[in-house]
Amino acid sequence: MRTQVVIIGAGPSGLLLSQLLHLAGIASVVLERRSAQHVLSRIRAGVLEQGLADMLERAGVGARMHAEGLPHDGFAISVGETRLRIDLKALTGGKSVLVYGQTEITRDLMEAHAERDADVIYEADHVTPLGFDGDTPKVSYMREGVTHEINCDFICGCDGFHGVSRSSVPDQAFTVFEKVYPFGWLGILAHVPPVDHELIYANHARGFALASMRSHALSRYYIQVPTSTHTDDWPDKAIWQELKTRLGDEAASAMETGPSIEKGIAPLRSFVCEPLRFGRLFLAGDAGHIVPPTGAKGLNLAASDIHYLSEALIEYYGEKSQAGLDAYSQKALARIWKAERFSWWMTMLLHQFPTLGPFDARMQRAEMDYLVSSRAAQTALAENYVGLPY
Ligand code: FAS
Ligand code: PHB
Repeated sequence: MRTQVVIIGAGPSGLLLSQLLHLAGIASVVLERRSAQHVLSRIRAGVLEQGLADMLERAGVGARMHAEGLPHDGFAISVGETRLRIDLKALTGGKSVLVYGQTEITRDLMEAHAERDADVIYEADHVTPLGFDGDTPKVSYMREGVTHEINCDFICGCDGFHGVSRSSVPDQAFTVFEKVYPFGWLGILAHVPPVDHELIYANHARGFALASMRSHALSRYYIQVPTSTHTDDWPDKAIWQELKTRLGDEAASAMETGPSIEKGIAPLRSFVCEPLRFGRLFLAGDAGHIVPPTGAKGLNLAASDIHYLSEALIEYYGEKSQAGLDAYSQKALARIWKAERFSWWMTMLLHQFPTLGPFDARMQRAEMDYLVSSRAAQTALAENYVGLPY
């Protein structure tokens, strides 16, 4: 079998890239290790930058996002007893974010692929990128006991942090930068109305909490937990009580509780792989970088990678120019590092660090006091939250 681009991974990165290439007349095959149902069962991001919303529109999958997505002009942030609303619209000259779950984005992209009978192969085992250091790359995979090989021009590793693409590159060919945080996020989804019309990020003495949502009837909440925590340690009743404590009296009195329909723990890390290109293999999305979800940047960074990579491939096939492909890694990393900084800064501000001393606690306090007192500081936060330019 032969195609122009093999994409490894059918998460948002891989499916969005495949869709944009298709619209430009470029053929691709997507190889996904899990079933479509499993991919949809993972509850992840919830906040879209305008750049991602625009890309989904361009990809022809924006209709439900516009119909069901919730525009948010601001959010609340609290440290201890001090609470501040970040007025995104006023601070960024009219920009905002859209609340629309990653699961729904993936569902919309899957439907668009199914409608055109696209080459997305689910439950592909032992996917292996080969020959990408030369001019004749190929990818082998096994399905239902039969081994297949796909010859191609390029391989795009959109297979996430634990994927095969980055691990297929010799260690000496790349450098990783990593910071693992001493806690995780326990997240729940519940069919209850959100506690507020906007998100609330709280740094309470007992730990971080986030009140988010997926719709006016579906809420998404998180609490900071030690890395050793298991979901069994946190029955629903205990989670709701902890959320009421950490989010404060006003939220506690308004909070509607109910059974969780999903409960999971995500570790928090900052991670960057440099470079993102290895011959004819390109890394995009979580395959190349990870941010702590505090800044709502993970999915949005994947989007800007896909913007740069799709434009570069379209230029290559349309104009026979390598310029975009040669510039991809440096261009993507420039925006990645700025989002890494913002996500790290939000994480350091909003979490309890038992291992850090009283001076660091005072730094959090001073950071919050500066935010409250400075429009410039609030503007800096707001312009990063709505998304820096591509
Ligand atoms: P993904 O990991 O989504 O997709 C990669 C795909 O590749 C998967 O479907 C996987 O099955 C497949 N794959 C892996 N190995 C393969 C192989 N060998 N062969 C074939 N396929 C393979 N971001 C936020 O902004 N907010 C959040 O709240 C948030 N919460 C998160 C919680 C968790 C537990 C995780 C892991 C991430 C979270 N993120 C969050 C970040 C998340 O949204 C990612 O940024 C987003 O999923 C990135 O999309 P992809 O790059 O497509 O990677
Ligand atoms: C979510 O709704 O899942 C969400 C929102 C904002 C974040 C992280 C996660 O910063």
